[in-house]
This record gives sequence, structure tokens and C-alpha cells, in this order.
Amino acid sequence: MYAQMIKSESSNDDPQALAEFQARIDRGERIEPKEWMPEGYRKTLIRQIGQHAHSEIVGQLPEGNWITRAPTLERKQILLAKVQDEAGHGLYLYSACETLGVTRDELFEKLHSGAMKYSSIFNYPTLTWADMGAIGWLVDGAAIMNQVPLQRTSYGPYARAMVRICKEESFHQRQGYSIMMKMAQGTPAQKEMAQDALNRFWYPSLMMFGPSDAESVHSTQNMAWKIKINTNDELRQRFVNETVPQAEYLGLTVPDEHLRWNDDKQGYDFSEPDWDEFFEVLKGNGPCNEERLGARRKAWDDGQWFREGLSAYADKQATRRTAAE
Ligand code: FAQ
Repeated sequence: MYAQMIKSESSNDDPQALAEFQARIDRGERIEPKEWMPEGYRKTLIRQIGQHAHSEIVGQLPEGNWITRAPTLERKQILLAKVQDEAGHGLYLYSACETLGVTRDELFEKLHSGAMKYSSIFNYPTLTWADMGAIGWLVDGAAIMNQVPLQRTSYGPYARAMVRICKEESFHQRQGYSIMMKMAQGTPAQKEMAQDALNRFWYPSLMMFGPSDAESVHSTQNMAWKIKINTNDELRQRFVNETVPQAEYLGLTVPDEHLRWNDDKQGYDFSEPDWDEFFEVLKGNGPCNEERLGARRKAWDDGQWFREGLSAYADKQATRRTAAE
């Protein structure tokens, strides 16, 4: 449906302007906020960057849950810094999105009403400390796999935001792997926790790349506009190829009995995630959807007095300035 909406909105654009825009994209030029762009390009960017920003913000919740229970002071400091980084990523991305003519309040309203999505992965619970390892290793690992190519995306503010985000995500991935190493080399009970975390986060991590290419609604148009650089399946395959040897190094088993190295394609064959589960999570029926959205709505409501205070102060300053003129 969204694809149809984009098409009809784009069809209002002047064909000559559309052709020139496409030529700019094909030459590898960056599109900047005040330049002309097709309405469909603007809308799909708001959708993708907005959802990406929401993911960073909602994504703080599963790990925030463990800050008070981190096993050492050092682990607590590292986790706190990581969660703060995710807040920063959300803020850069909201700012990038605002350059497209949408306000932050509108984006929040759409998140809270369920009109905009955030990544499916954050609707799964974090049950043990090993989940902090699995999230850093797998979830940040999948995020990097997706975001490194986005540094070359055609929209300038989004591409530039990605540069810093990717640097920070690399640190997140390493800290997650370091937790997994510690657990995997620990007592049998700790190793079992690490294996259990891998078992629970493996398929949800594969789902982060989106539905299969055959089911993807936006890939064709967005790749033509270089908003997306790779297809969902390409990135998923790359992620599996890189992650399986890391699991082997940890002495853990990827929970997929069909996982095999395929010499011909120089990559692993692997089982697809349960796509019914994925679409159920997108519809709001995942294990933690209600809890996550509830937490964000509550934060918004709790901040009402503060936003009102800021606005009242700004109004007062403006009145004083006018009186002094
Ligand atoms: N979850 O046509 P496609 C992070 C939706 S950042 C929910 O293939 P597209 C950092 C999609 O929106 C993680 N919805 O869509 C961190 C569309 O629905 P719509 C977020 C999903 O856009 C780590 C429909 O399915 N990263 O984790 C998902 O071409 C640790 C059809 O799909 C980004 O957002 C999903 N997994 O490709 C933070 C990266 N997949 O909108 C804290 C930027 C698909 O029409 C802790 N985004 N959908 O209603 C992208 O690269 C793309 O948007 C994709 C999806 C690849 C996610």
C-alpha cells in the first residue's frame, strides 16, 4: 500500500525534474535538504530515518533493564555508556529526519499511535546478563552490517549521521562479544546462559534485515534512489557468513541444523527465520510490544510538565525581547 502511495505522489512530480533527479543519483551526487526532491523520495526517507530513530530510542529499553544489575562496576559503566550512545543516535537521526520537513513531535505522535514502526528486535525480552552479550554481538553486529553501506546513502544528512553511528556501533559489538567470551569461557552454567542467549537472539537478529527480497515492498525503488545500497537478503547472508565463525570461536552452536558452508556460493546455507512470527511482531503481537510502547508513551506523558515549562520560558523571553525593542 505504501508503495502505491509513493507512486501516486511521485506521479505529480514533473517528469523532466524526476529524470534530472535520477541522473544526479546515478552520478553518485548527494541530495541536500533544501534541494528539490520527488515527494516519494522525501516520504520514504522520513519513513526509514524516522523508524531508524525510533529503533535507537526504543532499543535502549531492553539493555537499560540491566544497568542496575550489571555484574561489576566496569560492566555497568560500559553498558551505561552504550545505552547513552543509542540515545545520541536517536537524536542525530531525528535531526536528520527534521531536515525533510517533519517535526519531532509528529514523529513521536506516530510512534506512540503505532502508525510508525521500530525494529522488530526490540520486542524480545532480555532475561539474563548473557543477553547483554548477545545484543551487543548480534544486534549491534546486524545493525552495523546494515548501516555501513548506509554511509553511502544518497541523502546527505542521513549518510553523515551514519558515519559516527557506525563507529560507536563497532564499539558496542566488541563489548557484546567480550561479554560472550567471558561467559563462554566461564563456569558450565555461564556457558549455558551464553548458549541460551544465542538460541533466543539468533533468528530475531536475522529478521532485523527485513523480509525476504521477494516480500520487500520498498527495496526496488529505494535501491534505484540509493536510499538502500543492498537488498535485505544480501545483508542477511553477509551477516551469517561473518557471525558463524565468531560463534565457533566462542565454542557455541548456532541454533540451525541446516547451517552448512556452501563452497559454490562461498557462503553458508541457513534456515530462514519464521516469517509468520516476524509479521506478527510487526503487527504489535510480539512478546514485549505493549511493554515497549507503554514505556515510551509514559515517558512522553511524564515529560509534559517539562515541555510546557520550556515553552512558557521561551514565550516569556520573546515577550521581554519585544517589550525591549
Ligand atoms: N522491524 O520493504 P521492506 C539498531 C518493515 S538500529 C520492523 O524491506 P525497507 C541499533 C518495513 O519498515 C535497527 N519493521 O522495508 C541498536 C516495511 O514496513 P512499512 C534499526 C521492519 O525499509 C542496537 C515492511 O517491513 N535499523 O538496532 C523490519 O526497504 C542495539 C517491508 O519491508 C534501521 O532502521 C524490522 N526488522 O527495509 C539500538 C536501519 N524490517 O515501513 C539499540 C535503516 C522491515 O512500509 C540497541 N533501515 N520492516 O510499514 C533499513 O535499512 C530498512 O528500513 C530495513 C527495511 C532494512 C530495516
